[in-house]
Amino acid sequence: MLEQALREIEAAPDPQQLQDIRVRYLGKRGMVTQELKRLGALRPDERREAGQRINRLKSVLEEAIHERREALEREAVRRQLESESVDVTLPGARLKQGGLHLMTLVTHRLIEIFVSLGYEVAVGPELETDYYNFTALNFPQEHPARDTQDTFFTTDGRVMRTHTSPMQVRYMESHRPPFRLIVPGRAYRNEAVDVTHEAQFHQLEALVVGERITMADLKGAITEMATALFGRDTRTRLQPAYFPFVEPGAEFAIWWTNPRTGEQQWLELGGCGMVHPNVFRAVGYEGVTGFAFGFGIERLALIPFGIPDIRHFYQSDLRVLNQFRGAV
Ligand code: YSA
Repeated sequence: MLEQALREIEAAPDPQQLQDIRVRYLGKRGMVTQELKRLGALRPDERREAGQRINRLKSVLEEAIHERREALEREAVRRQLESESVDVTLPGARLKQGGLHLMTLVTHRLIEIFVSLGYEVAVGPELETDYYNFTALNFPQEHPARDTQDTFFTTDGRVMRTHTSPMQVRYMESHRPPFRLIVPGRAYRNEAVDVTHEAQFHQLEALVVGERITMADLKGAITEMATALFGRDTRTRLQPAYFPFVEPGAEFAIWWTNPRTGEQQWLELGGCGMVHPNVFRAVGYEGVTGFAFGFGIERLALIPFGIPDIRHFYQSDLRVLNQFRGAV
């Protein structure tokens, strides 16, 4: 019986079956217990010897069951740890890493440049009132920009701002000069979309107001920006132009050398000028002068990065966007 019981104990595959074996041998009606009960029928000399033998048998089995139980427990823990363990030598599943859009990179660079020149950064609403987008900026009632062909109007008469210039007025209403300000942000126009025009695009507006601010300061600010972007050899050009909110007004361009081809060209960026007295009047400023300029950020990115079509910026085509990771 001992041999047989030890074999069964050794082979017990789990704690439940080990318990069954224990009951079968050592339980109340177990084989060993039965043998002990039978001792009473033996002669006293036989009883002693048999009693000792059965008790030894009992303690050997108990010991074997105890050891087997511990072995099963160790095995269960080992299996659990194994199932939870990580093979650090396996190659990892590579996560796709995103990156900043070229427009974001260029905008961040522009902000960095102007902040280093002491400018503050502000943003404003994209859904504007006619007053801020046009009237306070000295647009006459009959100006063509107010036409629904150029501007998106909402049914309650508001407009999707057509430029970032309305923030000039909003900022001046709540601040006193002197100050230097830039406003990056989206603008919207009801355009026939083509390689250089989108219905939604970005502009960066600059406004500097104080005592004796002149056109020379304007030219200096544009030149500083151009130099920071494209290097020391850069030149800037102002050509007379009309914008209702400046007098005099100009369009400005940057002389740009393509580092890849060596080709040089004027990069027409946007409009600028000295803030019109009517705009200062609208915000209650007196005794100050100021300059402002505003330009398309896409325009600034298109030519230097050799992008042939403005629509590439907004088609979310990773083959295009991936080329400009960390490009600025
Ligand atoms: C002028 C004088 C100031 O004192 C201050 C700002 C300005 C700029 C004025 N607010 C303005 O919007 N002028 S603009 O109509 O000539 O546009 C400026 C620039 O925005 C353009 O040169 C172009 O680079 C960009 N732009 C305009 N419409 C666009 C566009 N970019 C992409 N898609 C369009 N549909």
